[in-house]
Order: sequence, then structure tokens, then C-alpha cells
Amino acid sequence: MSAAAGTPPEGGGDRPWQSYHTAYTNAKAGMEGVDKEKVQKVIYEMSKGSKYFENEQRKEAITKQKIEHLRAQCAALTDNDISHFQKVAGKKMLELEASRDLSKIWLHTDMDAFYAAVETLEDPSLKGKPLAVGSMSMIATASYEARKFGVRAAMPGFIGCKLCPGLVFVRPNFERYTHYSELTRKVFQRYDPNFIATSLDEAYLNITNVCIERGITGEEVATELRTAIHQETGLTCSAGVAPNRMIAKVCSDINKPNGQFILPNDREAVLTFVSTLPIRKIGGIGKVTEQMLRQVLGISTCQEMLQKAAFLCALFSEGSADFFLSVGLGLGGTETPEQRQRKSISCERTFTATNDSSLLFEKLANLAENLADDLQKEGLRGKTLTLKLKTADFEVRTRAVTTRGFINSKEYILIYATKLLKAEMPLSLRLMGLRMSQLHDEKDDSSTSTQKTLDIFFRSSNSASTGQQDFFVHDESTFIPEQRNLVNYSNEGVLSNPVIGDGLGGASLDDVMNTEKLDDLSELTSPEATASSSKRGQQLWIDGYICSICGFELPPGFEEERQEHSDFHLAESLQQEETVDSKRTISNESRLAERPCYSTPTPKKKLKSSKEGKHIPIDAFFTKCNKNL
Ligand code: DCP
Ligand code: CA
Ligand code: CA
Repeated sequence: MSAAAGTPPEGGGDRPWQSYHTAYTNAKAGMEGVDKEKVQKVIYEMSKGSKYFENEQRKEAITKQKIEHLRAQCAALTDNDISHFQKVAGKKMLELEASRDLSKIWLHTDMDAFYAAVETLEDPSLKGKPLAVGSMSMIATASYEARKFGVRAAMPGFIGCKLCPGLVFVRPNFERYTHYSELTRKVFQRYDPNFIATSLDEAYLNITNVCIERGITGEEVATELRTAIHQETGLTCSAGVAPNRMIAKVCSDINKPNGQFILPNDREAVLTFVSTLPIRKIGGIGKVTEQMLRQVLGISTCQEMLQKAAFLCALFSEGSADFFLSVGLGLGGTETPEQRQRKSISCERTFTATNDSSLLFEKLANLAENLADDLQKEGLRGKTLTLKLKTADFEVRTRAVTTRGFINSKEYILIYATKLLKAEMPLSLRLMGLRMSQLHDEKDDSSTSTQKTLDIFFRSSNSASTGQQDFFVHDESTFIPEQRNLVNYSNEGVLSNPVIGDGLGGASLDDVMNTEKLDDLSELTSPEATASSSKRGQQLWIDGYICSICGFELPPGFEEERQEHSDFHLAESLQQEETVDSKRTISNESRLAERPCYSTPTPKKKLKSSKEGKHIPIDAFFTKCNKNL
């Protein structure tokens, strides 16, 4: 019964690479003329047999299953069903149309080949060369010269070398990128003090007021802003101007590099723009969604979403269908999200898996120092400390403790963190993180004396070996439940610990399967958020669909896209580890962690993730690649 326009699966046969689509076979700006098939073949042949490859194949098989399932659902729709969903879709589109707001002018700006451009600025001898920033295991970005060969971000460096034999490598230097990012933000600030930075090199600016107050067009603002950025940083960027953020982002990519594209605040112009726009250009529509929509419903352009609106409503959840129809209508966010209060502050580190306890305590001391620095910089103290662990098997555990007073010093953080870690030993870890929540702003009141009280308390407790239990809060009732917004984060089991608290706040077992907890909402709106070291590598899905690192929204149902997006941040954090790790020194205080500890091992109950083993994170692949080199 369905009117779905199915297309046969691609590839297979004697050209298996044709159906091998990874994150890095998808074209980025500057890759238009690339021989796609050649690139796909090289990538296929070089990654064949790796865990990453196996996982890609597994994902591909899952996508195929999903497609088959959707096709079957589609075929089962009766004429009555279709006319029902036509009505549902018609009503929905009217509602969405009524929400259209053409009164705002949004500008999205994105730096060109950001890391590569910064490196070239610092070392002009790199100019004009095919350049990759990263290592043999991972490329963070490639210059436009390198992109011509198919080299791109997220691609392992050895594949980049194969595609472009003269490829020059530079190690990433995050301090530099943060420095230049801050310079760009000074410019953004002048045009919109509430600009939304979604990564080091990207921001959304509401330029409505600037246009009105100065009587200039969005195009003029874009030109002026890009000129200012170039003058003040020496770097180029591209910009898009449109009535909403979703379209503005698409527009900033159109004339990349060093270009801009302006879409007027006119309904017809927006509809014409989306009528031929490939759905993959939309932030949030990744490889899997693209394949599903194309292969099940024959949708390739945004406008086709409207033609197939009834099927979208019939086959997908309300949230997903709303999103698809908004895309078809060219609608997107127009209001500046409210600044939300910071709920927690955290840092985490990924490293090569180890069970060496002295190394683990050394890393814990570094984390405690980082967290203390970040808290102190922001004038914050906290009461609930959470230790996050990722075992060598990629199982994630979180343990929390609530202190009696507000703390922010490295020493106290480390004492609590050590206690939490000791209770889990022995184990082999690949990631550790510390998060402080239940925050208190020192500026707000006079309770800063709490730390003094604790100082005295700790000193006396530490000096008396029998008093150690006293300062560690064991009473379960004092463990504050962490944020209840449990969000999807695949492949992560959660352990509960009846004695030191599991931080689940009474959530049911079903609730906690495959879940992680909400972290820092302020990251969504705070311009500084993505520049802060405390955000490295920490990636959660707020409310199940908003990336806690960059604010990217992937509505419910976009599990594969979320996984890919998580992989991206994981890879990003690995790169940062590569550079940061080499710089970090073991601080003296880390010896604290080596003190004999006072915990009694507590019984643990393991909740197996139902998705365990389904996805092999990208770092396993990179580790393998490194070994193979
Ligand atoms: N980045 C990364 N890993 C990725 C993608 C990007 O580390 N998988 C880093 C390096 C990039 C920076 O983020 O320089 C910005 O990413 P963009 O996707 O904006 O890419 P570029 O700025 O490098 O290029 P362009 O925007 O010109 O396409
Ligand atoms: Ca960029
Ligand atoms: Ca970017």
C-alpha cells in the first residue's frame, strides 16, 4: 500500500567499498572535486579487518535492518492509515507554519580549516602545503590543499598519507586554538553580547539589533564582521545569514572558505532554498537518517520531507516527525536560549588502559588539581563529588559522595576522590573523570567559611588514623541524588554501590540501563563553555538529544548519529590527551593519593548494559592502528 519510493541498496559485488561509508568518506567543504570512489577504495582497503571496520559493518547491518523494518511498516499502512496521517501531518504543518518567525536575523560564523589555518599563521612555511593537523592515528583537520586529495578530519593519519603522499603533519596545539578562539569571540561580542559559541571555531550571533540600530543589512554585518576577524586574528572565516539558526549554519558552509551567503528574511526565499537542499546538509541528519529517509521514502531534499509528511508522521516518533517537517519548511531556532545556571563543573581524561594503581592515583591527582583550578577560577565551591570511571572494557561507572561543607581545594577533592577510587580497586581503566555539583557561588553569600571549618576538620581527621572514617560521609541519606534527567549514552553500564551511593536518586533499574546523567547545562549557552578545559572529552546527551559539549541537537531516535557524534568528541578528546598528557607534570600533592586509605571494599552490583558490545568506540580502533604502525 505504501507509496514509498525505495531505492536498491548500493555497492556490494566486486566493489565492496562503494557501500563503505564512514564519517570520513562524507565530503566536507573543499572536497568537491575529489575522486570519491578512489578515496572510498583506499579507506576500505586500509581499514579492512580493523575493529573499527568490523564495527562499521555491524552498524551498516543494523541500518539495513532498520530500513527493512521501516519498509515493512510502510507496506503495512492501509489507505485509511495514510489518510489519517495525512490529516495529522497537515495539522502539524499548519502549526509549524504558524510558528514561523521572520523578524530575526541570525548570523552563523565558522572559521576556515581552523586548526590548520592557525598552524599556518604561526609557521608561514606551511602555506600552500597539504597539511594535516593531528597524528598518524587521527587527523583533526586538513588544509584545503590536502582536502583536494580526500584527506579530512576524523580520518586516521596513515590513510591520509596514502591518499596524499606529500601530506605534512603538525601536532595539535590547543592553547593556540583557544587563544585565537578568544580573539574571535571578542569580535562576536561587539555584534551580539549573547552570542552562542558551539565550538572553538563556530558561533551564532543574533544580529537583528545591530542591523536595526545601524540601519545596515545582514550582508553588510557579515562582511564587516569577517573583515574584523581577519584583521584581529589573521585568519579567515565564512558566514551565513538567515532568519533562523538552522538555515544560517547551512548558509555559512555554502561559500566556504572565506565567503558568505545571505538568505533574505522572506518565506519564499527560505522555501526555495530548502527545495533543493540535500537533507544531509542539515545539522542532525547523519548518514543513517539520510539512508533511511532516502531508501524507505525516497527523500533526498528537504522539500521532499513535506511531500512525504504523512509517512514521516506514520513511521517516526512525534519529535522526529516534527523535526523533519521543520526542516522541510526551513524553520529553526530564532530566540536566544536563556542563560542557564551552571549545575556542575568537571574534567575527565582518556588514556591508554592501565591497571597500574600508582599511575591511576597520579592521574586522579591531576584531575583533582584541574577541577580545583576550574572551580577556583569561577569562584565556585561544591558539595557533591562524582567520580566517573571507564574500564578497559568500556563500562562506565559513576560514584558520588556529598561532603558536609562546600569545597574547592585540590587537597579535599583528592581525599574524597581517592576514597571513591579505592573502593573500586583493583581495576583497569581507560578514562577517569571528576565532577563537582551542588555548586555554590562564593560571591553569593558568606558561607565561604565552610572551607575553613573543613580545613580544621580535615587536619584533625588526617592526623588521627582512627578518625579517618569520621570525615568521610557514609550515611546514605547524605548522598544527594544527581540530576534525574537520565540520557542515552550507549554502551555504558552503570554500577550501583549501596554504601557510598550510586547517585541515581532512586531511579529504577530500567531507567539506569544505558544511561548517563545530565551534566552541565550551561555549556549550551555559555560562550566560554567550549573553551574551558573542563569540558574536554566529556560528552553527554542532555534530555536525551542535546550534546553537552557543543549543544548540537539530535532528536530522539537518532541513535546512530548520536553515536557518531560521540565518537567525534571522543576522538577529539583523545587528540587533546595526546598533547595535554605530555605537558602535565605530577604535582607534589599527588602523593596524597598514595596514602593508605580508609575504605572497606563495598559490594557492587553490576547492571549489564543491554547494548554492551554493540559499539566499539573509535579509540579502540586508533589504539590498534597505532600498534600496527
Ligand atoms: N576538529 C577535530 N576533529 C574533527 C573535526 C574537527 O578535532 N573530527 C577540529 C579541527 C578543526 C576544528 O575542529 O579545525 C573545526 O572543525 P570544522 O569542522 O569547522 O573544520 P575546519 O574549521 O577545520 O574546516 P572548515 O570549517 O573550513 O571546513
Ligand atoms: Ca571551521
Ligand atoms: Ca566548525
